[in-house]
Amino acid sequence: MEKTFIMVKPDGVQRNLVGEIVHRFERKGFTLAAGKLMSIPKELAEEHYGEHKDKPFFGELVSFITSGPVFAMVWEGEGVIGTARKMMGATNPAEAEPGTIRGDFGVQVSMNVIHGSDSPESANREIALFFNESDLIQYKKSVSEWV
Ligand code: IDP
Repeated sequence: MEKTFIMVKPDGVQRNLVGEIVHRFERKGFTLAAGKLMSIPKELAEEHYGEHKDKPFFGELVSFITSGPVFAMVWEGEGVIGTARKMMGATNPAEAEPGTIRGDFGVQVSMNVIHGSDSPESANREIALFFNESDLIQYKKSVSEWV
């Protein structure tokens, strides 16, 4: 089953949005496979955001994501990578539609509440960066036949 890496960023943790975000993914019908509150070491932040290392905002991005705890998760379900991106909304909260997580809770692009993998390759890479294989819990929910 498809999996994606989702992370409530430091602003989301500080603003008490962990429960709200978990709730949205649960209500949608996806299944939580792993989750942990953690501080991201600088080296991990630089690797996670490696594709942006030449961008002018890279330093700001790394210092923000390491500025406080994040809540890292793996969510599972049919089409979860693309659907999670729709649930998150556009990268810039000013352009994100109301009803999306960034549209409802974000104001500026540097503090946009949530991260989610943008492709199967990114999902595999990011899950492996943040979790061990043994952290991923496989189970079946009895409600799954109704989703
Ligand atoms: P995504 O998070 O929607 O996948 P990316 O383009 O991968 O967006 O950018 C990664 C993160 O970098 C964004 O979530 C945002 O927080 C931050 N970011 C993107 N553009 C800017 C910018 O122009 N200034 C500051 N931060 C930015």
